[in-house]
Amino acid sequence: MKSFFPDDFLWGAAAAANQYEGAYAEGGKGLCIQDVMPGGSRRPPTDAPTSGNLKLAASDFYHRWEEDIALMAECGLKTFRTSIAWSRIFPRGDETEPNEEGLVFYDRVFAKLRESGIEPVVTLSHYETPLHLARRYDGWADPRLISFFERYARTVMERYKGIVRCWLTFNEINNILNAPLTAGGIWTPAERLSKQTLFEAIHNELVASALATKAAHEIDPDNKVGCMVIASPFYPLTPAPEDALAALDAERANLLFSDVHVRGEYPAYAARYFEENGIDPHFIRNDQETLKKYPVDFIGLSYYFSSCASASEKTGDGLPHGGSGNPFLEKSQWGWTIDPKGLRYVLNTLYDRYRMPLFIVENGLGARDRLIRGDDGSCIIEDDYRIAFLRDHLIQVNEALHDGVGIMGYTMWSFADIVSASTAQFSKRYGLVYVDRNDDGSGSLARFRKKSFYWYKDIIASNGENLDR
Ligand code: BGP
Repeated sequence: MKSFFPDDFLWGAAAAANQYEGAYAEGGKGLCIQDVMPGGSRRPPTDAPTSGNLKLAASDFYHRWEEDIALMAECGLKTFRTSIAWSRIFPRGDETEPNEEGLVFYDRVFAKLRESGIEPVVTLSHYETPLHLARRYDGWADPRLISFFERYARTVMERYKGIVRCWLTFNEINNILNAPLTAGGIWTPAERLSKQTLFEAIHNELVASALATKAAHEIDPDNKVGCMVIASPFYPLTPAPEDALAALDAERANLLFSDVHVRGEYPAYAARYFEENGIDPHFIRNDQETLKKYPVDFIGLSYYFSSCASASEKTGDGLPHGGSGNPFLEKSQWGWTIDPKGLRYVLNTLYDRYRMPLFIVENGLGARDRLIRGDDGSCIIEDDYRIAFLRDHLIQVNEALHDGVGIMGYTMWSFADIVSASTAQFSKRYGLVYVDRNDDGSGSLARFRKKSFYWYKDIIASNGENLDR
C-alpha cells in the first residue's frame, strides 16, 4: 500500500486519568465525579465512593507509570495522550492554591515520557470534574467554573511549560448533550435539566476553552491547543428528504461545538434552534469577543462508530449518542457499529468545513479478550479482531490523507486496558496491553503485551507502509 502518512505523523495511544490512574484518594487528590459513578455514564451517581467502583483503583497507572511508559517506548509510540486529573491539582476545584503532590506526579510522568522520546498530549478535562464543583455549583451550569478552570489551566501550563506543548481542553465536549454529568459535571439529573441551563453550561465550557487557549498561547507561543469533539457521523436512514434533514440536524448538534471553537461564533442555525426550544441566548452577548479572539489551533476528535438519523423512527439501538443502527454494518460485542469508511467520511467533512488540522485522538475496539497461559508461564492474547479494526480504520486514515485532509496524528484508544467510561466495566477492553483485572475487581494488575501490541509497533515503525500486510 502506498503510505500517505507524513514523516512527522504523531502515532500514539491514549487514555484518561480517571479510567487509568486509580489511586483515587492518594497524593492529596480530591474526589471527582467518576469516583461516585460506579455504574458508568448512564447510571445515577452514588453519595460517596463505593467498593464496587472499578475506577477507584483502575489500572493503577499511578503506581505503575514507569513500567507502562517503558512499554510505550518499546511499542515505538511517538505520542501518548492522557489527561491531568483536575482534582489532583485542585482537590475541590475552587481553591486558590494547587496541591503540590499532584503537580509532582505529573512532573515525573511527563518528564519520563519526554526522556523516552514520547510527546505528551494532555487533556485538561476528561469527564472528571472535581466532585465538589458538581455538587456545590452544579458543575458547568455555574459561570464561576470558568475562572476556576482558567486558574487550573494556567497552573498546569506554567508548570509543564516546554514539557507539554499540545493540549486539549474538554474531552468530547459535545457529549454534554447526552451525558450532562459526565461531560459537564452537572449534578441536576438529566431528566430535570432545562435546555436553557444545558446551553448556558455549554456556553460556559466554550468560553473556558477559549480562555484556556488564550492562556496557552500567552504562556508559551509554541503551545498548540485543540478542542475535542465526538465526530460520529449520522447518515440518513433512507433516501427520503426528511431523513436527510434529520441527519443534517443531528450533525449540526455536534458541529455547533467545533463551529464555535474554530470560527469563534455560534453558527447561523443556532438561532432557530434556540428560538424553537425556548432558549434565551442572552448568555452569548458578553463573551462574543472572547470566543472570536481565541480560536483553537487544531481539532481533536474521537471516532468509534456511525449511526443513522430518521425523521420518523427513533430506535436508539443502544448507540450512546442517539441515532439508529445501520443494516449495512457489523456491530461490536457492545452493539457499536463498525464503520471504518465513516472515519474517512468524517475527516473529509470536518476538513472541508474548517481547513484546520485534525488530530484523531481516540479510535479503538472495546472487546472481550482471552488470556491464554502457557505451561512455561508465558501469556498470549490473540486479539486479531482488534488488529483488523485498527488496520481497517488506519487504511481509511491513509485514504483521507490521500484525499488531501490535514491530519496531525492518531492516538488509538487505549494503550493498556482501562475501565470503560460508559459501562464502567473492565471486560470492555481496548488496550494493546492486557491488564490482569476482572469486573469483580480481582486480578494482579500485571501487564501482558497482546498480539496487537506487536502489530501496532510494526505499523508505527513502517510509518503505515505495512498496513496491508
Ligand atoms: C469516549 C471517551 C473515553 C472512552 C471511549 C470508549 O467516549 O472519551 O473516555 O472510554 O469513549 O468508550 P467506552 O469506554 O464507554 O467503551
